[in-house]
Amino acid sequence: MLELVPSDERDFAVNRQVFPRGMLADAASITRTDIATAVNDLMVERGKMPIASGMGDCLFTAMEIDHTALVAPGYYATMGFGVPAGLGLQAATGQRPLILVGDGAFQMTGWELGNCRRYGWDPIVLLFNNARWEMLRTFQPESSCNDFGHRGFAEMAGGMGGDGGRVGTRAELKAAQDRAVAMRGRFQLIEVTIPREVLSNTLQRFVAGVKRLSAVR
Ligand SMILES: Cc1ncc(C[n+]2csc(CCOP(=O)(O)OP(=O)(O)O)c2C)c(N)n1
Ligand SMILES: [Mg+2]
Repeated sequence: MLELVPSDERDFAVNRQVFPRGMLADAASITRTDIATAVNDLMVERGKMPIASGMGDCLFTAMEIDHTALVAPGYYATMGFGVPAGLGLQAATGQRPLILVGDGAFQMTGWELGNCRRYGWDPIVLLFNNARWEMLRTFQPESSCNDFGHRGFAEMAGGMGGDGGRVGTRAELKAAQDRAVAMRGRFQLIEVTIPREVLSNTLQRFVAGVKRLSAVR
């Protein structure tokens, strides 16, 4: 294969990705990069955790998290994968997983968390709540059906046998993450309120790229 590549194109630089670290635990609202940064900090402090991510901007946010075992749907498919995949991770490996899931996807399969109690699984769930299907809205902003409001997921955790809390600032995120790590034996749901219009860097690039291609056609 290499022989087919012109000789002046055989050398190329691969820049090592720099992952964000050191989230400021202040009163600022939470961006998706803040969540990735908080997870990177957590894994430096407490060791790596395997991650299951759903489909949505949480998957693009996972691209800003340092390398660790990651299960996720490929391409643009299979919303609803994150929570059940996280349970499968813990069942198969015995390791405590971190689950990244959007509020739209959580409405599909979040209820599977109710199975944790009987099996003793205790994933930490970071629920990205922007009260909308952001990935649909970015490509079709004129459709107001993509906004569905807040549904109080944090309060639903108790009924399913876990603990839930809602966070809206970086200080609250850091405190909730530390609490979740310290609590074993019950799933920990951290509902992260993200202001609308806050996209991950990767999704912003993706949307800009798709729009550029569509304009060319
Ligand atoms: C089964 C399935 N249905 C629909 C889609 C299309 N889809 C991709 S992302 C998305 C919205 C996801 O919403 P949410 O989980 O809230 O994440 P956000 O985009 O807001 O980050 C939809 C509807 C899909 N990928 N899979
Ligand atoms: Mg959403």
